[in-house]
Amino acid sequence: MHIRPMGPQIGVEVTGVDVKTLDDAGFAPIYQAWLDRNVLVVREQELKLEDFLRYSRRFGIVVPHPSKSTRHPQSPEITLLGVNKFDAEGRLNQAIYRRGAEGWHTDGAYDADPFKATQLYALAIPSRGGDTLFANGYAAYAALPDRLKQRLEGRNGAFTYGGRGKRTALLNPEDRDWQPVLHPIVRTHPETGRRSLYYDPGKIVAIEGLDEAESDALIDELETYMIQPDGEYRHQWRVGDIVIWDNRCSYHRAAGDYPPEEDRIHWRVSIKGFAAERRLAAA
Ligand SMILES: O=C(O)CCC(=O)C(=O)O
Ligand SMILES: [Fe+2]
Repeated sequence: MHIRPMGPQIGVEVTGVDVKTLDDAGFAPIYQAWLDRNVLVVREQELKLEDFLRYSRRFGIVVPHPSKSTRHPQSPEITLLGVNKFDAEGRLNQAIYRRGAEGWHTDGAYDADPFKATQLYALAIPSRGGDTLFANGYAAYAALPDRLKQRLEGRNGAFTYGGRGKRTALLNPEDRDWQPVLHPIVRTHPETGRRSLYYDPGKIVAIEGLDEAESDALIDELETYMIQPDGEYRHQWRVGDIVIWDNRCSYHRAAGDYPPEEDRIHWRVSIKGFAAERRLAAA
């Protein structure tokens, strides 16, 4: 097995393994590399749906995504990316084509218990474009001026699925009325103990304890700290890649720029923490 860093601060690549046959001793350095580098790439895997689910469950509890229309018909814990891109009239469905491409985000901030991780397995990759971009949440926190660190200490943000822009196209109509949930904006990672800026400009609706104008201004200001020099890793996909990212300390977005007539298809799982981690995160 070979483990090597990819971006300057985040991103790590593992080659020379078959995740189907990994024992616990083989998995331990992979999990640690992921904690250290936020985004983990495992190359050249040949997986059936059950293999992908079984491997994903080593990271936590795999749960179905709230977007019901994009669930795998036989396996609700699997979300399909890039499937049914065109409607019956041949029009491109932008919500599917550009899923994850509207801006930098962290998955599941709308949930009281947000996804610990998201993992994708690449089945089809276009001839050009279609990368996924990642950025380091620890670096964003470290870059905040002391004035902002103090202002944010102990402060919660309120988050919903569609955020201030109310973007809910992938949800069924009956699932669109989302109640805001609160999360500390400065987040101590339950496993690494490091502090990060827990932030998502597309899902945050307000910062608690501030009037609307102050809250909106702070939301805009925080967005400018998310992406730090050297904090990025850009993933160029190959068929057979598994990529998992840590939603507790990173941001990502899809480039959303590939030729729409070509296939770009992934299986995707949403992973929550094991019960013990969830208790730590809530403490
Ligand atoms: O398709 C991608 O590159 C990432 C999309 C995304 O944001 C997600 O799956 O959470
Ligand atoms: Fe995402």
